[in-house]
Amino acid sequence: MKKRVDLEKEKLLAAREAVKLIENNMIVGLGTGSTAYYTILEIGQRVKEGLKIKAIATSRQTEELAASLKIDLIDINSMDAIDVTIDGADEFTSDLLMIKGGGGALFREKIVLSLTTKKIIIADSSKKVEKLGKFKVPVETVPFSSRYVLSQIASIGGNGEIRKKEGKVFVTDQGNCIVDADFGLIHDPESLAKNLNQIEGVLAHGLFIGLADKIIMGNGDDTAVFE
Ligand code: ABF
Repeated sequence: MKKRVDLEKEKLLAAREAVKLIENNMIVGLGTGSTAYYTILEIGQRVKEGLKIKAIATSRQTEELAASLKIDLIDINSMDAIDVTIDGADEFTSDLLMIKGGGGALFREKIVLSLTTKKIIIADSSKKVEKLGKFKVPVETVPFSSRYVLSQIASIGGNGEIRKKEGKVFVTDQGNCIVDADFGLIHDPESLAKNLNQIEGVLAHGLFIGLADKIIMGNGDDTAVFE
């Protein structure tokens, strides 16, 4: 198990690699989480040095950070496509399957990535897995349907729990709650994703399939790329 300081260095290395893909006049999706944080700091520095971009944030937390760095934020409904998005992940495989949403921003992250031409994921080496599932699958649900969604998740083999933070039910930027669902190792992510999509009341789930063009992983003093 690598030391925390080594993983932080890997996050920074991956972030620095990813930011090289951002050019003047691009529309850029800004991710959420501690790895994406390094990207936003780097972009803020480049904006200070004259980079001209417009950005879309994947969470209120990211919005506040970007605004503090004078990064020009625009409304996602004011354009049809995003040039580059750089975001983190909780787990990923070498064939670019991911679990995302540990930070609670999965819905906006999924929409932003779905609108993005070049989808770049950055992560430290602790996120790489052979098979998804050690990390529970976050499932965002409208509060009215949370108990129903829990029962439907149980009916497809998952053990769900409503996410809490500091003893209170965690509330997403959309005002919803999150069920963290343990399905064990996931042998067929595509079919599990389809089953989750069919549950009424599920706004989004954390299985991200076909939503990465390139994953840049910090790897010791270097980086490794999966594409
Ligand atoms: C975000 O990155 C989320 O999807 C995911 O939960 C998070 C990973 O956070 P960190 O980079 O702090 O490990 O995009």
